Amino acid sequence: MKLYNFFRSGTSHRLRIALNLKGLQTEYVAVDLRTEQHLKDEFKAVNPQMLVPALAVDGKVLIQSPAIIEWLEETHPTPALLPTDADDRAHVRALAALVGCDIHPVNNRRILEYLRKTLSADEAAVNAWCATWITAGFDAYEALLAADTKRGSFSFGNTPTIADVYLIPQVESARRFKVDLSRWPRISAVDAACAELDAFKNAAPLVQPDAG
Ligand SMILES: N[C@@H](CCC(=O)N[C@@H](CS)C(=O)NCC(=O)O)C(=O)O
Repeated sequence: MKLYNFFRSGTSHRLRIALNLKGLQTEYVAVDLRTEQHLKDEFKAVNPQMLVPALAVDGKVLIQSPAIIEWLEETHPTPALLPTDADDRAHVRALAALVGCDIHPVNNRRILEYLRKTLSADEAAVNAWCATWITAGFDAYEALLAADTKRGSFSFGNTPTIADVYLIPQVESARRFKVDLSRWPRISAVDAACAELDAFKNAAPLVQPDAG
């Protein structure tokens, strides 16, 4: 399997965590978003949407991290990243979607570039934009964690689920945008629990071959 990704991309980070939790090795193909390699024809031929990550496997290319993570769960069911009960699965998928659908997309590089270049936003305004949407999402995520009386060390239960796979890269991004995480003690505790695990450690942006 070939993983087209970028060390600092949150969606790449989440896919690396999922692959590591499943114990799967991939060939790392760096696509540098800083030099806009993703907008070149070579990568457009891999993913017409020109976004990372993409996973090439058995002659096909899978795109969209939620679809790839669900595909991994279906093709490599052990260890499971979703609970067995349908209600619990809906809860874990909702936590993941809160990050994946409602926080990450509005803070994506191309959105921030539009704010900078088309709307003339300065870096302070861009950081305030990101902090606004991270705060709105994390306030809700924290409330959902607080309401879950069965919760262990992770976002759901005592083992990592796809909720953690989505949450940790967003925490990393919050740090990058200088958002004070002390407002969310439960999210911070989940982050600390995940940081103990090799699957998360080895997926971190700064330990990737293209980090710099
Ligand atoms: N929904 C897509 C989003 C992918 C995405 O937005 N990737 C970002 C990096 S985190 C990207 O390639 N951005 C390039 C850009 O914004 O120009 C997924 O989850 O795979």
